[in-house]
Amino acid sequence: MENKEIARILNETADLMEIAADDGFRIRSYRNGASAVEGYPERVEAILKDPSRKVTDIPGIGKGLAFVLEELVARGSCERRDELLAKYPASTLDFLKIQGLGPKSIAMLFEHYRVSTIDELERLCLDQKLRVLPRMGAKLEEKVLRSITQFRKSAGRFLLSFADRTARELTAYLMEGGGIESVTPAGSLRRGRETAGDLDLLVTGRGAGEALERFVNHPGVAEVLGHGENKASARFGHEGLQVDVRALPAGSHGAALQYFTGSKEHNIALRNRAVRMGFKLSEYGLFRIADESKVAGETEEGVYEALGLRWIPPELRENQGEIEAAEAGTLPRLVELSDIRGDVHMHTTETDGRASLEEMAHEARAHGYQYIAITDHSKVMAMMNGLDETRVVAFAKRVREINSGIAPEGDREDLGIRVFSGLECDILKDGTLDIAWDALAELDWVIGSVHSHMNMEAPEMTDRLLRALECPHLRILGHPTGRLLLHRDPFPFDFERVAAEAVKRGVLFEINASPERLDLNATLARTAKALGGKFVISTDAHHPKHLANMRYGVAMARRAWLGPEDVLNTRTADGFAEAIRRN
Ligand code: DGT
Ligand code: CA
Ligand code: CA
Ligand code: ZN
Repeated sequence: MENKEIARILNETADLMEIAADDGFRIRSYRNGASAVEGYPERVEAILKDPSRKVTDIPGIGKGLAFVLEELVARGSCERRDELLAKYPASTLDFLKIQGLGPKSIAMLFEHYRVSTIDELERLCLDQKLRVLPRMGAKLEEKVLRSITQFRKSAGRFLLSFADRTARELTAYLMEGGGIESVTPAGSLRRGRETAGDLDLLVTGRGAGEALERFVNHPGVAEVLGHGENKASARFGHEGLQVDVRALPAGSHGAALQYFTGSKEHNIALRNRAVRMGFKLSEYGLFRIADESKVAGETEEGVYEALGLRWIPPELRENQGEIEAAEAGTLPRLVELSDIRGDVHMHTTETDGRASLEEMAHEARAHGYQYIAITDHSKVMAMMNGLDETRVVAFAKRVREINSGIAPEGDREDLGIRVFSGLECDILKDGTLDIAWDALAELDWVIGSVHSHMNMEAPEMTDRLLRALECPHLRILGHPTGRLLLHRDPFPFDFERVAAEAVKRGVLFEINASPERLDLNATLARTAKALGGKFVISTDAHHPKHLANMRYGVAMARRAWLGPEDVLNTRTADGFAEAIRRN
């Protein structure tokens, strides 16, 4: 179990305890434990399993919590959580995911209305019954209704990063069984979609049949949903992600890969094309209708070729013009992870990051990058110790010294990588930037991001962003729509208008590669490109290990049809410096 997941369950348990009005001291110990675990550099599970170590050595973890952690890692829950889940309706955990409803409001709703399902909660809002309760109002009813819609849309979906990690883990496990040629993720994961409904794994090789058996016996399998000759399905892990594993017969690997990669819309269009050409396309191959002879199926390339098409990268297979482009030979050369030469959005211990500039630089070098930009938060983020003007200016000076080889005091080590001095500057409610322009002028790279007052109406948000674009030092809009996948919708604004203005002013668009954000999404990035926009793909890393999230941002860029020329951090350090220089 990852630390993050442990922290999530601890916080969830604390929420349940708050609904039950448990002792405040005990609730706080769970919450403190959650942040201690989440920020801990080592895997807590590994410490628990090592008899020579003690989890109580982690600051914030006492004896009581140590016992809870053991339970969590062993079985995904703990005693108090089980008690509370038995006491309250089954959908209580869902209620906690509804924005605007904290544990106290939920307790009040239980007490006054005995609601037990999300549908009942929706009814209460529609009947305007929340507003009569203390500290609730019409605005909250609206917010809860919006959040219910969002909840239903995201229920049962998982982040791309989670699906990807699970796929890697299962692939390694299945390969160990022997006799396996390949395990390939298909479906939405192969297409790089930001969330996955379930995981589709295709297994080839003479041991493929046994691999199904091996899969359902994996210790992480929570529930076997089906197990036949060619396919096994199961719910996996505490999170309950459904995994479909298919054993493919030799000779039709390509057709099966094509079919199970989807999307459904792409497949339907492709099948219709096949029929028009006198073929029948299925997961078993491409067959001539006239004599049922097999035309293709061994490789994906062969299937597309027989249909008169270039091979189409999976990320484009959404029936959004890719088949026409493949026919005309105009598919773009998409950006690849290996094109990326620098990561230009990251935080350090100066604000809410977990590592120093040097540690981040070191990790970036390990990724083979030529440059990084350090972009800590600005002063309005007081809880995170955001930079004020004085610190911004001092930081810019320090970076100039680093780059010129005069190492700052106490540090004589050459970083071996070019550093750009940056800032993730908050775009305040009125659209002004959080830092004075003359201080911003000292920096190489200013990201403007919205982190607060996100529930404005669209016209106000549009004005706010347009005003931010007036600052001549702003170089890029960071995570431009503010979405948090499965949690928070993008804030509404007139994207085309803001994008057009950004293009006019030479302001770039971020594709934020953080798995919870992936913002811009593919559709908006494609729109921005059509308007002449340029991009940067960056990780917003708060820890060295987050630099590895770059590939999810690249997947998003590929889904937006972007090539390396559209993405400025594919350039050399000099090229990037040139591109971001203000004229
Ligand atoms: P997901 O799981 O919701 O994230 O999305 P997918 O695309 O992975 O969908 P899934 O797992 O239901 O199916 C995997 C692929 O199998 C899908 O992308 C295309 C193919 N497929 C499934 N059902 C159909 C169908 O009814 N018709 C066609 N043509 N293809 C299908
Ligand atoms: Ca799927
Ligand atoms: Ca599936
Ligand atoms: Zn950031």
